[in-house]
Amino acid sequence: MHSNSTLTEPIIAGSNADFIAREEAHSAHNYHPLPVVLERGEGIFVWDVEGKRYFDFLSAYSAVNQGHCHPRILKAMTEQAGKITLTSRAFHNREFAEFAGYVTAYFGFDRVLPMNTGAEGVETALKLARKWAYQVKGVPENQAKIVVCSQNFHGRTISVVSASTDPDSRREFGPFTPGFEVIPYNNLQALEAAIADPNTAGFLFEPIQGEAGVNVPDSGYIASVRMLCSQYNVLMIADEIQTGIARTGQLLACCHEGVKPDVLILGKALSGGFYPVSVVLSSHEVMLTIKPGEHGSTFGGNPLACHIAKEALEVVRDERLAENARLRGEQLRSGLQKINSPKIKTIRGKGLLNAIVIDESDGVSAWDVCIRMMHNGLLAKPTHGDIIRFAPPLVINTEQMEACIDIIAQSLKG
Ligand code: IF1
Repeated sequence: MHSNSTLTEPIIAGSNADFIAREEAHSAHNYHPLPVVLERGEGIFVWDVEGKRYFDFLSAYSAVNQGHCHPRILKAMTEQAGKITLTSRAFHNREFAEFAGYVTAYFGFDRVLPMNTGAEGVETALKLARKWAYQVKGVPENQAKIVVCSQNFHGRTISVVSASTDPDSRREFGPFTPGFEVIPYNNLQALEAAIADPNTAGFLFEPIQGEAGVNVPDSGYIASVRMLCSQYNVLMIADEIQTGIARTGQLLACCHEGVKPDVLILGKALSGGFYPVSVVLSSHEVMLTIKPGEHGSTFGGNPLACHIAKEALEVVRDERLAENARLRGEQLRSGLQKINSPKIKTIRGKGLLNAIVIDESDGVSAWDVCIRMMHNGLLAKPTHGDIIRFAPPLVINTEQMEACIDIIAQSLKG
């Protein structure tokens, strides 16, 4: 084995550049992060290894809605970690019993199936939809079809990228899982034409497309999706992994149109960023199509995850984070309008899930703007070249948001 001592000795006191060099040398290159190395977080703030403080305008892709290291969730985590962390589902554990009752009542569903990551939650929903199609709807074996939208993002596993239209997500990862049909997003005619096929099991969609650059559908779209899915006996499967848990100014993005999906997938902020926890929520009819031994996960439903997630949901309710997301989102978008910057082509979003499209014609790219914001103490990440997402933790207050709008304005000027 080759060993290079300069690369393996611990970095006692290092700069951002020192840690970046170490990571570059030893990790896979499947990301292109901003050149900042974080070591601490509290609420809406994060600190780098050189002690510089930043406003976090990404929230770990909406996983830390409750703010970094929320004291209540931290306490719940450490208390449970000292009791029991993992039992497997070969035995019952009391935290799962508590959490199952709590999370189903909280979101208004009959039953829950716990997993860990978002992609696993999506995989679970796909498997449930297929089971339901064969057992309940009567689709002939191996004929079940799932309808998805172009520019979707549902995760990184082979089956999930089989439903993707993003070339980067798919290139040289084939062969893919069959059984998906792709239709345009925000297009009800295409949806009706696709799900009229009697072999359709479900329609999997994001109520706002996150990765596509915060693509908000026309008002009425979600309610119409609900109507069409009911009319054609097709499961409406909402991926609210990013939009859920108060991010868009309501508990769920579907709540904006008073809609309850048949299958709801949650992840990310379900744990406030402390632990990977995802769930699939559905009815007795759908959930009971999967029998013992047919699906599961070593860590899914573990006592530590369940205890953390219950506290994380209580924080969302107790601190009225949906309402704060709505108000601070309005403040952010109107503040950005007032800047009246020629660099901003578009401002869009709902609650605290927002994006701006940057005019790059002067040679200053969205990436350049993000680097300037970083120097000015605010962290946000460009996506699809010219789009910058603005999604701070939902605990941000009025004065802090005002300060952030100033930083953004400053950074757009140069
Ligand atoms: C990465 C985006 C955000 C998601 C929805 C499922 C998953 C995600 C709607 C999978 C995950 C992440 C993963 C992250 C980038 C990120 C992302 F830019 F790709 F779109 F948030 F905006 N459904 N989204 O947004 O959940 O398995 O990751 O827990 O680095 O890939 P996961």
